[in-house]
This record gives sequence, C-alpha cells and structure tokens, in this order.
Amino acid sequence: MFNKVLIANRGEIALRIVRACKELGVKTVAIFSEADRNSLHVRMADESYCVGPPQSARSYLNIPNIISAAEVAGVDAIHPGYGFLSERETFAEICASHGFKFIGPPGPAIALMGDKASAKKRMEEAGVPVIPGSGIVESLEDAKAFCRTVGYPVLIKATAGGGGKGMRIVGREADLAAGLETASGEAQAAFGDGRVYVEKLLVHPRHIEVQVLADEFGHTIHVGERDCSVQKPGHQKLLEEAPAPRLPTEVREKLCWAAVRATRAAEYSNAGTLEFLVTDDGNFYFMEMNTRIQVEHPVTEVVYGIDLVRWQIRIAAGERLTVRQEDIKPRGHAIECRINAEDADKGFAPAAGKLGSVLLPGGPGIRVDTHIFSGAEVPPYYDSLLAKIIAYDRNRASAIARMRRALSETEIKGVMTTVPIHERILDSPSFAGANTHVTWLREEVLQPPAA
Ligand code: MV4
Repeated sequence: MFNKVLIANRGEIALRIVRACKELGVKTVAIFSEADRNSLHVRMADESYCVGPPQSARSYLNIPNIISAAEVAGVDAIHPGYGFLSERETFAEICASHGFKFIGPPGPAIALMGDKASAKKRMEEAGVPVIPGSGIVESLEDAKAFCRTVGYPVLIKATAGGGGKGMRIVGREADLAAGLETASGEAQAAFGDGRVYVEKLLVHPRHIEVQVLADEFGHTIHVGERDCSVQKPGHQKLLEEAPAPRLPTEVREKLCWAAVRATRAAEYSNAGTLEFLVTDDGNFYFMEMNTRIQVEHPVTEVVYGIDLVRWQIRIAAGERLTVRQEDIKPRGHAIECRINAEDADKGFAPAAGKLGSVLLPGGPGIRVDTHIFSGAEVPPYYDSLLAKIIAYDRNRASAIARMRRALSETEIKGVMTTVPIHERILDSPSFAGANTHVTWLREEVLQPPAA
C-alpha cells in the first residue's frame, strides 16, 4: 500500500479521496489554488501545497507545478479525481515517468477511450452494440444512401464534438444537404475539424451507465448500473439513481455484460464507467467510456455496499480485486441530487460568492458529500458543485420521499442553488413513474407542455 498520495483536485471529490486514504492509513497531500487556500480538503489533508493562481489553467491544470509538489512532498501516487487532468493521457504518462503511480487506468486505455471513433471501433470488435452510423461523411450521395437505410429522422454529429456539441437533427432528405453544410461549418469553427457523421436518431433514449472495476491482473467485474437521464440542457447531469428504474432484467444483464466485455477489450484497469443510450424497445447503444471515478459514484456505493474510491487506491497499489461478480447484488434504491450554485430559473447560470448559514441534511439513509461550510467562499473559477445529497432507502418510492425530506432540511444561504429544481423534479408525477429520458427535464419540467 502507498505511504503518501497527492490528490490533484479540489472540492468534494478531493475531500472524498482524502477520507479514503485516511481509512487506509495513507498520508495525504492536497494541492490548492490561491482561491482555495481555506478549502476543506486543504484543512483535512496532512500536507498542502499551493500550485498557482485561481485560474484552473494556472493551478489545477498546471502539470509542472503539480509534479513539483509531488516531488517535494515525496508521494508514491497521484489521484486525479474527476474533471481537470483525470482523463488526460499525457498526465498519466508524466506521473509514471516521474515515478508516481497514477491512480487510474493505463495511459493507452485513456487515449483509446478518449477518441470517440477508436472507442466505437473497439466496441464493435467486442460485440458491444453501437448506434448505427454512416462513418465520416465523404459525399452527399453517401449520406443520402445511409439515411435511406436507417430512415429519418437522423442526427448529424461532429467527429471532434462531444457532450452534444455540434449535433443537428434532420427530419427529411430534402434538408440533409443544408444540415450537413451547417453542422460541418459549426464543427470547423468550434473544433477546427469539420468532419461529421450521421446516425439514426434515437427517440427519447435514457442515459444508463455501468460501473466497472478491474484490477491489474485481468479480473474485471461490473458494479451495476445508474440512470443519469435527468440532465440539464447542455448535457450536464443533475440527478442520478441506482438501480435504473423500469429496466427489464434481461436488458440489465445484457447491458452489464456488454460493459464487462468492453472493459476487457480495452485492456483496462481501475474504475471506469460505460455510458449507453437505452431505448424503450430494450435496445442499448454504447456512447462513451469514462476512464475516471464519476461525480455520481456514491449511488453505486450505497446500493452495493462497496467503496469504489478505496478500491481505486488498492488496485493502483497492486492489490487483487477480491470482490466476486456473484457478490454484487443491489440492495434498495439510491438517488443523488447535485446541489450546484446555479439558478435553474436563469438557465442554470452559475452563482458565486460567500456562503452564509449552511445547514445540511442528515438522519437515516442520508449521505452528504460536500466541501462547503458556513461562511465558505464559492469561487467563480471552477464547476458549481457545492454538495451531493444521496438518499438511500429500501425502494425507489421511499428513496424519493427521503430525498424530499432531506431537501426540505437543506439551507445554503448566500447563493442561489439547485435545491428548488430538485424539489420540482421529485414532485413530478412522470419522475415518480420513472418516465424520464435525456430531454425530459427540458421538455417536461423547465418548459412544461401547455396544460
Ligand atoms: C444521441 C441521441 C439520440 N440519438 N445519438 C448527446 C451527448 C452525446 N454524448 C450523445 N448525445 C446524444 N446522442 C443518437 N443517435 C441523444 C443524445 C442526447 C443525450 C445523450 C445522453 C445524455 C443526454 C443527452 C441529451 C440530449 C441528447
């Protein structure tokens, strides 16, 4: 086991990793920007180093300063958390070349999954369903021929895009040429790469992802699935739950095994998540693989009774994954609400400022992962996540009731937060009926249909 680990992150995930290290008897080194000098992860770590000014590019993305801190502190390993450098292959390689174990997958696996085209190709080779696509469009005639085979509506995507950027729906052949022109122009402007491809448009799919864990000896398991369909416009998750409701058992089993096959095909180790689009006809399609721990990992932890962050550290330290697939059985239901410093009534515009009184929920079946406290500064430089409230109970209806109770107890003065929109979501009959999908929030809650 490592003697000392540097956490190359901030906020709630940095605190989460510090806690996992402490429970393993591992010393912790925090890094912080000048804006985070009084942050909780700095206070909780055994040592801390300032790595630069508030701007991420000059601090949390400043590889030379982070590596220097690791050298000075004499750490054995570096945990990247999520965001920042967590999926940057070069960072993983630089850690290794400086003798620090990167707590995550091998660099080549990060690179393979970071390139959407290579990821999709590897999935097809592993027999994992992918969305039927045209491949890079070389001519209008080719595109027309593809669309005739799959039928309209179709979705044009930019190969350099991601997170929904550069997507355009085309409903009929007469609009295809203009759609391709516009999408390619926008992609060239946004990404410097105008290549586009066409896919069959999946109508109202759900975003369901599968957690996987693999040690460095080839032992790979899945740890069930999470439904992350409740997303803000702009493809940012707002609420996640496990297990995925309204998912037929045979679809769940096929989905999870496809994820294990895909992980094995990627020569992967450590924690990872495979994201799928799932349609009501029981089909599912690989979307992408995230080669990091995710924000929403706690809903999996509470339902399966497994500590994913601790396993990340143990796997990186060369331990065998002693959890067997047959031991993985979900108990109850968990929902996570992301409490962001954002105003949902103003397009989720981020808020910043000094917090006033902070009163966070507790009681049976409530976990709160957060770095905030009364009087804490919420800087404008980073993502707006303040806290994750995870409500766990024996079934979904009880978990919803428990989460509503927890939200009613939550007080965060000083900035607008997403507590009110979560209360609206949980009050929604279609949420209670698990009738959500990836555009549900925008279509049913933010812009509800005229009564
Ligand atoms: C799709 C789709 C429907 N059909 N592809 C958006 C982000 C990117 N990861 C892929 N996305 C989608 N691709 C086809 N062929 C619907 C979406 C989509 C979406 C996917 C996941 C989570 C949220 C989403 C919100 C809107 C659209």
